Amino acid sequence: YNPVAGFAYDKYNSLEEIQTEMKRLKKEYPTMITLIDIGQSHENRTLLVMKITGKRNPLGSKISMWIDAGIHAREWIAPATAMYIAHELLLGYENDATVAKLMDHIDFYILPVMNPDGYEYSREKNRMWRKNRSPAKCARQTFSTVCCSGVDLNRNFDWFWASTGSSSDPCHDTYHGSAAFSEPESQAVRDFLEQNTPEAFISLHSYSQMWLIPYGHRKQSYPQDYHTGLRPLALRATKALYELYGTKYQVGTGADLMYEASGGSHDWAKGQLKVPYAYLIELRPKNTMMGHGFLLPEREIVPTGLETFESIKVVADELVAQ
Ligand code: ING
Ligand code: ZN
Repeated sequence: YNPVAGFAYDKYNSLEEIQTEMKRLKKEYPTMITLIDIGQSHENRTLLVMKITGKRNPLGSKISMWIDAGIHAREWIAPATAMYIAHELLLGYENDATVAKLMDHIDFYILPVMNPDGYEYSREKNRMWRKNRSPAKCARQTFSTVCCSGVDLNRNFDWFWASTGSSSDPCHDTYHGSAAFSEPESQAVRDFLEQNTPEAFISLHSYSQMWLIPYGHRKQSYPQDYHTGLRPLALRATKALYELYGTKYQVGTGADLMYEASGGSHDWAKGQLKVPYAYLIELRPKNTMMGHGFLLPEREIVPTGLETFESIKVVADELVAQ
C-alpha cells in the first residue's frame, strides 16, 4: 500500500493492502459501507466482508448479492476483480444512475479473500498453492508416513461432500477435508450466509473464461430452474461481458464443461441454501498460456474488472426487476 498514491487497483495486492483499502473506503463512504468480521482463518487472519449499499432505500427491506473471491490461493485475479467491483459500485453511485439504482435496491456483500492464509502463502512461498493452510495431517503409506497441509475449500462444502472429483489424501490439491465444513473459512461463510441468505451468490475463480451454473458434482445434473432461470440469465450476463472487449465465456455446469467435483460452494448455495441465482465464474485467461494460466499479467486486471462488472450488473438488474 502506497500512502501517497493509495491502493493500486491495477496491481496484485497483499491481504494487508486489501484490508487497509477496505478500511479506507469505509472512512470515505461511511454511510454506504459496513465492514463485517465473519470469522478467522486457521492462522487467525480476519475474514472481512464489505457490505456496500446505496443511501436511499426505496424497497424498505432490501435484496442482497454475495460475491466472494480468493477461495483458491493462486487465483490472484479473483480478489483483484472483487476489489474492482467494489470500486466500480462506489464510484458509480455518484456518476452512473443505473449503478445508483441497483445500489439503492441491493445490499452487496463482498468477501475479497476467502482463503487469506493460502493467498499469503501463494505470495510468499509457493505461487501455485491452491488450498487453505490447515495444519498438516499425516497419511501412512507402504514404507513411510507423509504429512501435508491444506484443504481444498471448494471441496469442503456440504453438497454431496467427498463423492466426486475430490481426494481423501491430505497431500492432494483437491483434498476435501476430514468432514464437510471442517475448516474455519468454510464454516464462517456458511454461518454468515445462513443468517443472511442472498438472492444471488457469485464465487470468483480463475481461469478458463467460464460461467459455471450448478450442479458441478455430476454430469447432466441441474436444478429445476436451470433452463428457465439460471442459464438464460448467465447467457445474458456473459453477452454483456462480451460486448465490452469481445471476451468469450462458455456457459454450463462445471461437470459438463470440465469435470465432476462435489463440495463446491456454488452447488451448496443453490442446493442447500436455495439461493435463486448461484454461480461460479472462472475469470481470464482462457488458456493455460503455456502453463501460466494463473499468472495473468497485471495489465489485464482493470479490463477483467470492467468486463466482469458488466455481467454483475445484469445479474443485479434481474434481482431488481423481479
Ligand atoms: N475451478 C473449480 C474447481 O473448484 C469447478 C471449478 C467446480 C469445476 C465444480 C467443476 C465442478 O475445481 C477452480 N478454479 O478450481
Ligand atoms: Zn478456483
